[in-house]
Amino acid sequence: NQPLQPHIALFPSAGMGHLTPFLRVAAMLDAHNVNVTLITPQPTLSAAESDTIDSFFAIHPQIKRLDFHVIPYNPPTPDDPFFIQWEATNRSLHLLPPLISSLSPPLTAFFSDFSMATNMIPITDRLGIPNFILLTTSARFLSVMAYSPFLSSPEISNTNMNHITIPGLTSNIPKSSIPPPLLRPGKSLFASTLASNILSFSKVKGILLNSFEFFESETITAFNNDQVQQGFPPVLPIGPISPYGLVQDHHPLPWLNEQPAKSVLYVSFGSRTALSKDQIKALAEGLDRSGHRFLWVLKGGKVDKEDKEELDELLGHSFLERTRNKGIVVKGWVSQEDILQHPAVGGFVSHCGWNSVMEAALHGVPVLAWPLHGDQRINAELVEKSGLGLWEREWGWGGEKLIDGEEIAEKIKVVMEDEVLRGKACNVGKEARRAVQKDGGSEKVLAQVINSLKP
Ligand code: BUP
Repeated sequence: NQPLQPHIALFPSAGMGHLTPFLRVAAMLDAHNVNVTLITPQPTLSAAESDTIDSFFAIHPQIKRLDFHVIPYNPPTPDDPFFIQWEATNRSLHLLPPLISSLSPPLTAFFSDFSMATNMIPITDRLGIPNFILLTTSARFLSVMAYSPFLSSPEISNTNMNHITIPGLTSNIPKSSIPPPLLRPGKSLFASTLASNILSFSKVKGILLNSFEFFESETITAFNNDQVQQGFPPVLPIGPISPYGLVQDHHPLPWLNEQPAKSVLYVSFGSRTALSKDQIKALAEGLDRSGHRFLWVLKGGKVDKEDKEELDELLGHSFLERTRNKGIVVKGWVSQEDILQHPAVGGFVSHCGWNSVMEAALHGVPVLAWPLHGDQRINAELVEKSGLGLWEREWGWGGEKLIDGEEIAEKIKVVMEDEVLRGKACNVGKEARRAVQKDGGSEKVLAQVINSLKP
């Protein structure tokens, strides 16, 4: 007799950085024979999200798809389109109970995005089932989130204090690494979403973390010993959350196949940020000057559907001609997972979105951290501290100042040529893979969570 399996609904928020870990966890649960329903907010903001969702269900027909129609929201003041979509999703949550009421077998748990924690609690309470948050950032940034209600107080925001101290953590958080909207009392949707949800975290059953003990051991322990904040739910490291073998556009791969081992620098600033035009030109010069091969995924706008500029316009024809045999520049979606695990890739210039950091960790690829906003400076610190890569603090938040080509070239050379750095990154990779293999720390945590949810 097979024991009854749980039925878990997963509910991501807008943006590939949020969707990706949910899809991966859905596939992991499915591999553990769990019944999975994936709630897919519609319409998606980016083409990458809708394409990825379609491909995901094509290869996982046993996972149930439940489209959730988001009522459009127009904020009184302009804001980031992805944060507007988070707000719209929250404002539409009254549509969820009727949608899930007829699911069979009945749900035994929800794994939802942190940005809807407060509004999910009454829904899961009414159903009498636990709600877990599947966190899309680092444990260290979670510690900043835990203190976010205090960050805009005059004692912190207006004083010369240059760091904050978080109980249980030996290293302070530099104020310069905290996203500026969290230090300003104001109306940014990012800050208000964090502030309105963090207070509900104490009511969730657990926080599933895309991280692993080796990478963030001190912070995970501090949370679980109730040192960071009394009454915080268990922080459960299940990462690096493994890929699910999605077949995507593989077009840079034939080119990579022809390059020598560890010779190519992969450059990507994630799915939702574009560098300024001047910074794009300076980065192109840096790549050219470094002399290293490169594969650059270039974005010219925040939302892919609106990103219409041609490579020629962004980079100039002469750069593309000059570097024709050295590198390729791609516009559009690539399979980053396939790239990072390709033997030809020897380094990664990354904005340090948390998924990207965990993917680089899993494959032991040295990172040159170039954080742009949000949690990315805190994540960059972890990249540096773990040995996964380098971070040039002086570059500030991306866009704050223009970093010139010469400086960029110098750092690229270090990340591609320093054997000590490569060795350390390789070690991070070994630890990451150990965590997710059978009997590894993260795999055991996931198995325990699943067992605890068996009806
Ligand atoms: Br771009 C790009 N292909 O072309 P992050 C990204 N990705 O597979 P973000 C691709 O999207 P946040 C591409 O591997 C990662 O899993 C990438 O998430 C994948 O950054 C994900 O790294 C991007 O967390 O999100 O999207 O900027 O704002 O949450 O940091």
